[in-house]
Amino acid sequence: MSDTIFGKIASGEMSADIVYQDDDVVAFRDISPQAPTHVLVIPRKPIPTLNDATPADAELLGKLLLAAAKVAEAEGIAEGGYRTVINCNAGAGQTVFHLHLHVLGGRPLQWPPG
Ligand code: D5M
Repeated sequence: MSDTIFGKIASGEMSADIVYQDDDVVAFRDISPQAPTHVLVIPRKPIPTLNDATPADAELLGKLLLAAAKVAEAEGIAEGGYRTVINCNAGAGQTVFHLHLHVLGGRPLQWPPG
């Protein structure tokens, strides 16, 4: 579980600015925020990339999205608009190989993303 920094955050071995957690997911502020609100939502289960998720993870993936919406509401960005992003593999910019969902908001967001 603790083989990546996010695994260590999930297990409590490493500290983070946690904004929400339950039995299945942990949400914490990104160390290098790209927007006024930038929170990462991770499963406690160490799934490296979205490609590694299986049908057995379907409920967990739903919980990630619901946690993201809960975080957006708590951060006050739900109505103004926010973006959720999962970078999958290095070509898409993934640098930490423990599945994570970015929640970004608090400023106008351009489309398409770079
Ligand atoms: O996103 C990985 C993100 O993880 C990137 O935005 C920086 C962030 N990061 C890296 N280390 C930490 C710690 N220790 N706390 C909080 N945030 C962190 P990716 O989609 O893989 O590019």
